[in-house]
Amino acid sequence: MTHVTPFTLPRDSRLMNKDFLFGVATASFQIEGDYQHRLPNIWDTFCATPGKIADGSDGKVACDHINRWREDVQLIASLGVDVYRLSISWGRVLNQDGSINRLGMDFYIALLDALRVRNIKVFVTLYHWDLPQHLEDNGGWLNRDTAHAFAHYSRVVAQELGNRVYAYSTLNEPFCSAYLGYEVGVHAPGHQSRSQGRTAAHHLLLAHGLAMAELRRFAPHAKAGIVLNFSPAYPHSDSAEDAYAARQAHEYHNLWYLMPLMQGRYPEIIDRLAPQERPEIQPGDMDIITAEMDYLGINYYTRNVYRAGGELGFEDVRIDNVPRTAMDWEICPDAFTELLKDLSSEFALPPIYITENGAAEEDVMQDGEVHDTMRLAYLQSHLLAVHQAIEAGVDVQGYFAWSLMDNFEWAEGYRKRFGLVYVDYLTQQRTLKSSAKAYQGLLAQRQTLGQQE
Ligand code: IFM
Repeated sequence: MTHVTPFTLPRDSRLMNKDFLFGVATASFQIEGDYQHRLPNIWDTFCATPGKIADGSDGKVACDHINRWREDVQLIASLGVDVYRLSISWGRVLNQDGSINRLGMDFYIALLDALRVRNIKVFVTLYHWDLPQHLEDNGGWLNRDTAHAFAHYSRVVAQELGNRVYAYSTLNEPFCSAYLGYEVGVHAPGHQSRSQGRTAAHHLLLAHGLAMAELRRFAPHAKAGIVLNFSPAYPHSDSAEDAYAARQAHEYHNLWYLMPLMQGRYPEIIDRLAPQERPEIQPGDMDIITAEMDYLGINYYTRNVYRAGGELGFEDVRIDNVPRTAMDWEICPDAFTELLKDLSSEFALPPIYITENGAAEEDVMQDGEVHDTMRLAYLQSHLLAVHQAIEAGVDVQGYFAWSLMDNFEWAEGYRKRFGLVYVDYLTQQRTLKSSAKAYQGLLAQRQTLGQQE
């Protein structure tokens, strides 16, 4: 058996403190399967559209988590994590008329109870992209009513799950839902229009704000916040033009979501859009959107590089000779530290949880083992990046690896593996990769340190 060196952090790092939360994350559509017992959603439709998913796959079985959740809870517990971050499938817990689907709701209740028995805190994401298809048929996120439907769904979940949830996230990565789903169309529902992308983003943010009010009322003891993804924007050259382009890209892709939440306004790049491309902001919307949050979830994977050009003043540059993951994303842990420092100095942020961070690798199973050297190095360097941000004064309170196990990677299908745990999709057998063992080792060390104190 290959010996795996645990991830290491300085002994006195805040990450080694027992109140820093380590976790693993997943999302409903990516792992659950069992599509027969829930409403069809936009990803079912997208997967059924030829050419949309790289390997032609879908989420009908995925990791068969609905049937294997007991085994998966044991797997999570075996890692020694404090937190499991999961998402709820809207169309599994609610019927089309808004009433409760008991079977689906009871599944999550049993799952949360099993996690509680093992002392694992649960971060529940309410929306990780699986919008029920009947809502999309009514306009989806282009229709303001969807924000109200989301508030109703959030209320029912909060009422049903009660104190089992440690923290709720309203949305996961609204950038992906809005931009990838409605503006460039590489994600469900596959629309391609700038004005639709911006409108969807506004309604998602509104949905977040409306849901925050429901969570405060019906889950007053749980933390409540949102999860945003950030790909920091870097200039391609030292020129003032490229520096400006990078700022524009940052505003368009990152701050478009954070600024309304924190400051009640869209960034200045909104002025570059034609009037018909701008979202309709109704009186009172920003008051709803700026609802105070207990935390901000930050997902970080990579940075992007831009130069001046393009319709909005910036265009992507693919730089050569840099290390990349199997997603072709540049590996850049320094940009992670910088991002955390920059956001914390520009905004009055609530405490931060790193709700996702991880890497896709071409994993190979050999003699029953998966020695994922690139992922090991990636996670080690990114854990240190978080440590450095904390040393610089950023208030980070947790780190959750993406993902617990290999799963359906959206438009990439099952070919891109992000798991700490390898999934054999033919047998559904789960195998700890070296990265899972290194994470386990780190968490065991932290436990020992805690006992010595
Ligand atoms: O798999 C996704 C996840 O659903 C959302 N954040 C990024 C991950 C990797 O692409």
